[in-house]
Amino acid sequence: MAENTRPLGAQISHMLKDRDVDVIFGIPGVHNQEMYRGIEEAGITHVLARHEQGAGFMADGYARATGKPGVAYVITGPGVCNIMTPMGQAYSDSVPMLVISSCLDEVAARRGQLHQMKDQRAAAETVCDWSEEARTPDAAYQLIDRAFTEFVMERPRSKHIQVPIAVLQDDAPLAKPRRYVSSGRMGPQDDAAVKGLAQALGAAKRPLFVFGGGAATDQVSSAALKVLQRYEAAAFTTYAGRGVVAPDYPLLFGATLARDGSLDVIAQADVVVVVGSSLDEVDIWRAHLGHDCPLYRVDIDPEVLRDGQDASHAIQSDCQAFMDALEGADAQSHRSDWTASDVAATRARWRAETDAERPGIVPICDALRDITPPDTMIYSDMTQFAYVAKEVWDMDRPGHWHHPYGFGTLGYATPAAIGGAVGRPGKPTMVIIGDYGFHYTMQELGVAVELELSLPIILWDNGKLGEIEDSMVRAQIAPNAVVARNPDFVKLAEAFGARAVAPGSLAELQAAVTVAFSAKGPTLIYLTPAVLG
Ligand SMILES: Cc1ncc(C[n+]2csc(CCOP(=O)(O)OP(=O)(O)O)c2C)c(N)n1
Ligand SMILES: [Mg+2]
Repeated sequence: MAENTRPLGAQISHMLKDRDVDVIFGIPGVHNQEMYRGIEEAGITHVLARHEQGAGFMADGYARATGKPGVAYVITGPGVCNIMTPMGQAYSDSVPMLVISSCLDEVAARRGQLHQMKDQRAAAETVCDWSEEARTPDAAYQLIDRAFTEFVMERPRSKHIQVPIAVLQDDAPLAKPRRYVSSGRMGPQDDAAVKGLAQALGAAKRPLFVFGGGAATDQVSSAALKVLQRYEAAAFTTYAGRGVVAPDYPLLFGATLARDGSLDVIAQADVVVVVGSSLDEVDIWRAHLGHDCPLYRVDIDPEVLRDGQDASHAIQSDCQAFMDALEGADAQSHRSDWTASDVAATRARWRAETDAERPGIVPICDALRDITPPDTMIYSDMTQFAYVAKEVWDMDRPGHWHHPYGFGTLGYATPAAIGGAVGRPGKPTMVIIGDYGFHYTMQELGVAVELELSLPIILWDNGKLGEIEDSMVRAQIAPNAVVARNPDFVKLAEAFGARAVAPGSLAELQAAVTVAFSAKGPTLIYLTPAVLG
């Protein structure tokens, strides 16, 4: 065997390590075991999930926490099927995720093989950016490098590579060392557009910015503050853009685009700039943003710039490069007609609306926000608690709240937070999840115990599929199929080896969460509406 020659399955791990991959989430089987030959040797940590859905969400949570691609290894057939839901989530939320699986050597002429699917590659492609089969080592290496290059240079999304079992077993040369990939900070190609916008903002009476998840970095955040202050511009963020503008900025309307009243505010604007948001249904909960003025759209992805929001200016650029250019384009300060008192009054009215729609959650959010350390990363699930929190819980910094926005998958939060905690050792991470959603991935609690992650898991138990019951009532359907018999969640968590506590008051809740952040292992914090007394 020539030096540096190993079975391809092992070489792939070595190649990934060279591309800065430190952790792989996955589950082995006889089909993909060759991929497990080289993981430890390459110096990569493997996290064994309890279900491929968990592995996929962990990879997603890891990617959102670190900005690095999340990588998962799964088997042919059911392994790929089980991870398709997280792939769909990562696709819709622009998360860099690479799933590598085995596949059968021959499908058409041999039926009834273990883990066989009619067309696994095509199935995966329905929920990710692309899904390709590598039939040679060189093809595998090229596809991996293609994925890693696109993660940086394009809007990141999930991708799938499958390799036939026999090809994984065959000896292969070492992959070439990683190539240099520029940062992807592609600036606005024409200065004229930036200068034109600076002029328009300088002349505007009511300039307004909307920041989305594509703008959720510290660098964009600091440029954004200077630009907002210079023009006395008002700002919204999407849910994913929370924290791009810190809550002490007096003209911040918050993550409130879903409020009907936001239409009136946006209609008053005379220049609107949307930075790094696709303004999807899940961002604005209506078809049109509601502007009646020039709309400048800034995004790295031309697909976003082509959509139906009537942008007068479509500017393809990395958000940071654009905001830096805009900051540099003008130095004078301008007065606008927005007033801090109007913004505060509007926000107070919307907060009361949110509270009235799903009562009893706002005070708990406030109590939790008061005691979470500033650097806490929160992962939420599809629960009424999160729907309220997303609107009323202001974030001090960007990229610290993660939710299954686009695909809207129950069971996201627990495994995604595990991935996030693995990616940020020693830093605070917290889960917010509903009683029904918890069932989807509760077995991943075992992973958090095994890894001794100090993870508070706030389990909001309203004893039902609350959001669905409310929706049925609104649609005049007699509520049905909205109550599931719950286990004793405290005992359940303890059976996994986790800590568990059921606080009886807000003060006890605060104390329990504070302890949980430094406890050895996860703590299930069982919360019911009764906590309000
Ligand atoms: C995989 C998946 N299946 C079904 C749904 C539809 N769904 C959204 S919320 C919900 C109920 C969630 O109940 P729970 O977790 O208890 O949260 P609550 O609304 O009660 O706060 C359901 C079934 C979904 N979002 N994802
Ligand atoms: Mg519930």
